[in-house]
Amino acid sequence: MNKILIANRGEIALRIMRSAKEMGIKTVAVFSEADRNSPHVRYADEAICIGPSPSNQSYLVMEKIINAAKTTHADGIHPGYGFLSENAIFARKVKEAGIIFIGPSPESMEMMGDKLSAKAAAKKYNIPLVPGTDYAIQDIDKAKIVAQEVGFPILIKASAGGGGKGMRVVNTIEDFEEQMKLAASEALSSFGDGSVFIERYVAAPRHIEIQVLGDTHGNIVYLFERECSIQRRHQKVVEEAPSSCLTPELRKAMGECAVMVAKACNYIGAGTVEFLMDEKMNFYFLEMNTRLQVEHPVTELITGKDLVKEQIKVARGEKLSFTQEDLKIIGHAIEIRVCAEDPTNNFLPDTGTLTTYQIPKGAGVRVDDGFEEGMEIPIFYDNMIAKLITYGHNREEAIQRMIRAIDEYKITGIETTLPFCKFVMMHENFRNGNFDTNFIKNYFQPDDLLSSNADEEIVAALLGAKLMNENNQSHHSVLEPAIENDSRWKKNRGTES
Ligand code: MV4
Repeated sequence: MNKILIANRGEIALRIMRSAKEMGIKTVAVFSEADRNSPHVRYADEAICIGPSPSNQSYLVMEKIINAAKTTHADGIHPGYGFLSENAIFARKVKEAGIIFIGPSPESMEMMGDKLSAKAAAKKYNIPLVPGTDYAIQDIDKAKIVAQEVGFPILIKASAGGGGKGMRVVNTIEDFEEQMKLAASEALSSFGDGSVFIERYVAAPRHIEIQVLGDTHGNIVYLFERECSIQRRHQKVVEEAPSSCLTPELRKAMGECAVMVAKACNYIGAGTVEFLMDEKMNFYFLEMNTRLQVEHPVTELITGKDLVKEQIKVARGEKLSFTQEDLKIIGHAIEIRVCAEDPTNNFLPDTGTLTTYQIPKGAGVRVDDGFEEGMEIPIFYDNMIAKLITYGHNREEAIQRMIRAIDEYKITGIETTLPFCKFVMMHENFRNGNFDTNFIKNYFQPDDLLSSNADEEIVAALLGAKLMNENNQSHHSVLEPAIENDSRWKKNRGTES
């Protein structure tokens, strides 16, 4: 492979080009009109404009991307994540054009893209599944019987869904019929496929995913887990590796299950097998993502492997250069997603110009970003502007380094999730590893950000006033009740010092 086209933008396009460059491979960027001056365009050896800003007129148009690859004589296409990365039709078209798709086969993508066929494949290999059905359910009366066997609360899921879309929790049999009809019609209108299935609802799970890598010679290895439980409305916020809740035995069992899921669909390249884990540490296969994931850097840092290079090597037909026994976890890595949204205002997406943009530096800090100071954040795409990743000898060092790096990160002009991520890093339950997918819902209120960041001065002023009151020996200060009842004061006690 001499030249690859990156069918993506932003941080991931840059990330992929860097590995290609280190391998002596030329790179081709594609860009929309909004991205004309983006770093990924300048970094590439060649760049081709593929149309107007909306992604359905540029980054999602298969023919434009394949034509750009033909024009530039690229012999491979890397899709990154999002956009066309899990589109089997695209993978097939790329192949038919005589270009290597850097990713799995269209058949693997199809099998794992449908949640029911993914479950059926996993079941054949005796992979643990959440109790429920592994077939589409249509008949309401039959579904009610199954629901009662499985036990309430149950979760209705759309087979064509994923990432939490088209899911409905049902607590009682009385609600079942209505919810099932709604779920099916929603699935049909959103995905063009009304198939739904049911599972027992695991109310407070952890989300743990296993990175796998397969070559074209039948070798598949696992590169351990990523803990992704800290998420908000199915958007991951913090990811780390390894998980603080796995034992070596569980890690091995989950890793081996993940490899079997990959084998079940003849997986080639980098993929991720998602599991839910309940309070009793039972794990269940959920779905497989057939792409390089946003959070792949934490795996790179603890394994010392460059996943993009491995993807390219596998796509060239090379055998994996290491075995399962060669892989070891060294240290601990944490990633936070820096998004252009306002955590004090219901995470409302924010747009504007990066008036100040200074990234943190120093030992154990990695920033994967796609913007520079002075640039405008386009409204057309995902609002993740950067990923901040820290590495340490152990979890505590990685966390302390993350707090230090967040404090060094200077962004003005737009609101970001940085203060929110600091809140997570400082939280007792994050620190002690005692959390599940409900962490943010359970512990976060916008007020929590006011004390640790922008309002430090206000807090200092209030504290000054309080001290003055105390000095005046006024035991009935008007400030006191307000302060004592203010969650901001209690929350951060002990964590700041
Ligand atoms: C579940 C579940 C509880 N019980 N399935 C959400 C995304 C999709 N990948 C599957 N998801 C879930 N499936 C059963 N039977 C809870 C979730 C879930 C979740 C999973 C992983 C990470 C975050 C989540 C947030 C809410 C719900």
